[in-house]
Amino acid sequence: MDIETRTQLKEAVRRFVRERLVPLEKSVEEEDAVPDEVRAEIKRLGLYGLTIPVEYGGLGVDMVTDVEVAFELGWTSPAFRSVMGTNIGIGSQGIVIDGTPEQKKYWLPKLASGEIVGSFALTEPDVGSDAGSIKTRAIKKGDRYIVNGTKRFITNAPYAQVFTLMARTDPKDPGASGVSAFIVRADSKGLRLGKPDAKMGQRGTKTCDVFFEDVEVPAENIIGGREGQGFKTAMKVLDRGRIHISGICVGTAGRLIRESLSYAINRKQFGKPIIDFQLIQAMLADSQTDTNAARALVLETAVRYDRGEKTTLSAAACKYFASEMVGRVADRAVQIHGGAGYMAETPVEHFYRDVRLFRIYEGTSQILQLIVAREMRKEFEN
Ligand code: COS
Repeated sequence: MDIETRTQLKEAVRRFVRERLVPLEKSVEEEDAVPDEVRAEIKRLGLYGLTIPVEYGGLGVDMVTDVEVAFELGWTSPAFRSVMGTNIGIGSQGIVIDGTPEQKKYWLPKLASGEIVGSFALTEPDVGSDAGSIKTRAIKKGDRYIVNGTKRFITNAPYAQVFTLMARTDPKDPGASGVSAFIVRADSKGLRLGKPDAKMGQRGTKTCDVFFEDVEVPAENIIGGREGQGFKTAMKVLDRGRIHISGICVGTAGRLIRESLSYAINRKQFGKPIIDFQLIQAMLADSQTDTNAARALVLETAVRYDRGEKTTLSAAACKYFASEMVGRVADRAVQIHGGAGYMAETPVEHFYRDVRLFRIYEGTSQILQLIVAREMRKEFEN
């Protein structure tokens, strides 16, 4: 993508977010749903295909552009990003990164156009951070696999037409190498959805359980065509996803600072705007400094990703820092707003709840710390 098209894309997303989506935040919060017309507009803007290669009908942006767009998307409620979040991330990247040419040709154009929604089914009732211990089984029978198991907290499952499913194909191997990734149609016989989860925040995003009862999946739907590669595919998808989420955190921090600044300038106490008080200034300055640091880290990691460097350590460090950072910024934003910040009328109230999830999904902060330390040790020992 040339510089001019890239600038136009970022400008278009920026305008769409600030002029169209921000005014809808309150209704999304109240209705717990993104309006259908917004989904259609996101489709028309081409955002479902943001990261899918041009040859498959997407915009094919590089990681740097991806995070720059994320800086814009993060400015508003996470529910809007979630509409196409799985198509541009965990719901398509398994196929983009490791799919066979046939799998890419069949599925990616549909995901890129938004004709279908893709979802990523890794987590289970007993499997969270220990992603290699998956219990869902896929047992080969002739030219198909028979899948049984339950997936939990699956983002966009109620909208999905296709799942990237992680399941154990080798029952004798209890670890990561016994896991394979599959492309599974949502209308497969035996596949059933649970009721939508009630969550602390991120209202308007939909997650639920997905049950597999003797679901038949054609053997050709194994991603990459080989058994035992599914865990690695999932890890590669997450390495990329973590950089994107970090970009979203930076965008949201920017919005929280803007809300805090505006409040601090307009709110008067002791006869003057509260921004005149140095303790308020200190909170604003800390939030801006935190955000600048995260922004620089995210961009640097994205550049490394685009250069083809291994970014397992830096993606983990990036999401660890950016998600913790936006947690601090949201906390200060509520503090600056005082009592008003605790009330549902002010956006900072829902952002405070929304950003809590960034420290958990696509790898908890503790798992990310562990990955950083492990990679450091590996580098030292090699
Ligand atoms: N990219 C490519 N391959 C990777 C990889 C990565 N980022 N990380 C691990 N692998 C490979 C390893 O190289 C290893 O391959 P070999 O067996 O050929 O050596 C294999 O995958 C198993 O790796 P490892 O032994 O490190 O697996 P662990 O079970 O120790 O993995 C962590 C541990 C914690 C890193 C992993 O389970 C994880 O990331 N958990 C968090 C899951 C998560 O983010 N869930 C969120 C829900 S999804 S929205």
